[in-house]
Amino acid sequence: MRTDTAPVIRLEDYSPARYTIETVALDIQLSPRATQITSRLALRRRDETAPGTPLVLEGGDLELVGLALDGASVHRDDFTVTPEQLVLLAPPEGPFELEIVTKVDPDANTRLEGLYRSSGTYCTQCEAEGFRRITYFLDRPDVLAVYTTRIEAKRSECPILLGNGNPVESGPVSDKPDRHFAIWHDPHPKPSYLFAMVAGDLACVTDRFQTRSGRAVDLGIYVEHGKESLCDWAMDSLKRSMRWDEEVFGCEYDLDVFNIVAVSDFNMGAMENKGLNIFNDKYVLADQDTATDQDYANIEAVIAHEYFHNWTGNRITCRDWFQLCLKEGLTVFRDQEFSSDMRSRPVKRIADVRLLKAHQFPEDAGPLAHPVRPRKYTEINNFYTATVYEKGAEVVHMLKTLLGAETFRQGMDLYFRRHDGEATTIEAFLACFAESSGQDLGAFAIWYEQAGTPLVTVASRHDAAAGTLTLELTQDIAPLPGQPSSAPAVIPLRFGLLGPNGADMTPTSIEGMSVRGDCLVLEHRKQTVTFSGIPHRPVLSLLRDFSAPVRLEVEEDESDIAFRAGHDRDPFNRWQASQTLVTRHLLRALQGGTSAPEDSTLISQVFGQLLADQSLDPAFKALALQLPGEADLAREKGKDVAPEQIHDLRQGLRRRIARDHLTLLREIEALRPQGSFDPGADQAGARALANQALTFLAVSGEADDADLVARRYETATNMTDRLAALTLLVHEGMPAAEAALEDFRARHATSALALDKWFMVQATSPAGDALERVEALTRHALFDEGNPNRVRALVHAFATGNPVQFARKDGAGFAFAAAQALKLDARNPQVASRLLTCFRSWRAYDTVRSDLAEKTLRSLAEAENLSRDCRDIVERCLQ
Ligand code: 0A1
Ligand code: ZN
Repeated sequence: MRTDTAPVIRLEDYSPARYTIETVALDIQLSPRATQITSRLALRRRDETAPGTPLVLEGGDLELVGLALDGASVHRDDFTVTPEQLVLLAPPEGPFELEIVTKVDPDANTRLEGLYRSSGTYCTQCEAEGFRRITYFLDRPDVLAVYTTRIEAKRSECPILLGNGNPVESGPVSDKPDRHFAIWHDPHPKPSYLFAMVAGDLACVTDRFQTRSGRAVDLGIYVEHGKESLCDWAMDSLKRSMRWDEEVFGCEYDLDVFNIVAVSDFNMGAMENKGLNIFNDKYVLADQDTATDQDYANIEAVIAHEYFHNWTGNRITCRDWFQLCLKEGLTVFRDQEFSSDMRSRPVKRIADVRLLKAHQFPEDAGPLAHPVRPRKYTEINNFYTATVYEKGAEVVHMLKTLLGAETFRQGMDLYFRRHDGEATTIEAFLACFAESSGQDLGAFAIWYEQAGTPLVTVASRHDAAAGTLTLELTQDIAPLPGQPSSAPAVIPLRFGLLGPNGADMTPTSIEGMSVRGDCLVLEHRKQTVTFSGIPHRPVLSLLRDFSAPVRLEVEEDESDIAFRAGHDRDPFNRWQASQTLVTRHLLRALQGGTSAPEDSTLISQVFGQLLADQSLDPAFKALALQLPGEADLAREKGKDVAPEQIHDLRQGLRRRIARDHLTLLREIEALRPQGSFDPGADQAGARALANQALTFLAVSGEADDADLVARRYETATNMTDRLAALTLLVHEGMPAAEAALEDFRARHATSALALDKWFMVQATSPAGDALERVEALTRHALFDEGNPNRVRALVHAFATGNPVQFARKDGAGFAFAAAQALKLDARNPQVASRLLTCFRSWRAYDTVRSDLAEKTLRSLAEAENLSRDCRDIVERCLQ
């Protein structure tokens, strides 16, 4: 392994900036190969800073063109400069103005950080440290300044010029007939990572929103010409988000305009720049022909997420990047609440927990595990993780569960009141809840400090004579690199005790543990709780609504789990029970090496009951009928994973269920919604159920069902149904697959987002030739390695969504992912390092595969010129 290492940034080393920047006046002269940025900073030495302390500004690959202090150019001996740093050696004691002129090349910017062009449109991405790629700056989130931005460009190329805040002035540039300018002013002090500008030839969809105190806000969604008709859902979602945040959190919008720009080349999902959100177009554009119901739900959630950042992130931001969860965990929690209110709350909860378990649990169990608030990093871009976002949201969810909705809201109100306009910390956030509730949250804070998913075990004893039920609970976190031991956490466990008819029993007393409402609070490593007034042995329902991000192991019979699957009044636990039943069954079969088909009888019966139950919400029913995925099963197994065994066993169970319930499945499949398309939750739920039934029918082995799948593809009237059928045709290797793929490609030739799906279906096929196909697709005319969405649709989808072929026994899947990452790294380190996280669970494979994966990682570690982003992931994977 190479020995040169990037510096480690540590939370404990935080100290405030030596200087403050009060105002920033930017003048941006746009040109594709040579954009010139003049930045005038009003600076002031902080009282705590000794006079004469050098001013150290960060840069990223910058070229300095000019430097002036209080109007006079700075002598060469009075500063030092590199592309990465500008140091003013002896700044004045009092306030001063520094003018910095830099030059950048937007067309050469393939990293998509700083200022770049996407399909001809100039745009910026400054989180986390992109602003320093535009100008030298104190590029850290605790330096808050008021920005005025003047943008100048060729009018014919860029009729639209957008900045943060409110528009101030615009017009032609005197003496330059082909150029024009616009000036934007943002009155709200903000950190540099929230700066944005956009310039291009874009179409605009407009609307208006009136805030509850009467402010009229002009809303704009800017897209490529011809895509205006794809913005309706995004605009509708935006207006609903704005109203919801007023009603539920008392947060009102604070500028005269709110603009969203959709670009096709974007590293992440979207960015909450003040008043000027920039989006990956995947989270804006939708119509029934090109977007699935899931896409519609994602658009609604991401639009809301970015909008909600206006308060949780922008008005109140992070003191340093270690506090990232302060804005991200809280804002994910808020967008989850919003979607729950717009749709079915239990269905949303199940979907969120599935994502958490699929992405965050493996991260938290492997070498990339880190606390929700990390204590050190070498590359901050690698910490935009499922742990910071999704586990961070779960921690806020637990806070609400423990405090109750009303006290939680009081804590939020206090947070908004007390910290508006500040860059703050998790401690300050928690203090608001401690104060509003009068509770000591010191022990709760461990959720931010400690990595790893607690395992909670439960053993129960029922004493019929005494009418008592006793539970013995333990909690522990398995050792992790850098965390050999752990402290107990405060774990809220919502519970119910199911009586023989399925209704909850009410104990007369509960002793041994603190109880808040329907919630037991586990605080120690080991605790015993006794319920009295329980004459019959109940079926336990623990962790209702997934009240804490833990793994739960309960000593209980399969029949109890099946009972919960049919009777629990908590929909989350009903869903969880059917998943647990299948997981236990398949893991048992994996342990034994084979599965006896008769073992599946109970599962088939439970699925039969679910299928026949007409009282269930179709969206819920669709989720309950989904077998745990192959990656879920691998995660639950935890070691000696051989993905093809998991695949084969799961397929066997799927076929068994299909054959046992053919008639019911066909009936349900036929209830597919007809008539005009509606992306709302009701119709989407009905489609999900029909397509779930089709998923079983596709493996029934009956010719009629194979014909049905092909027919569903041909007659589909929306993308959800078309893609569901196409996926089955391709993944089950059905005869109509190739023709359907060709049809899909031709039909969607002009929609990049739909074509991403074409790549993804092929990348995730379990067929033995999938890798060869994916390799060939990297050479296809439609593949574009500069477009992150396309790379994710093909290469990432293969490495993270095709467990069997990625982990081929000859190591070719690993080698392919590594080679692609190396190639990408030279162009876009952020996208490359994300790809490499596909190796995060390499130790869980069987020895043949883990040896191969380790070799691949070691050869990556030897590579010359690996970016800091990729080196960080590779080295942490190997630790
Ligand atoms: N803050 C944005 C997402 C985002 C994160 C990191 C980025 O670059 C490293 C870019 C965008 C959000 O939460 O939506
Ligand atoms: Zn966010």
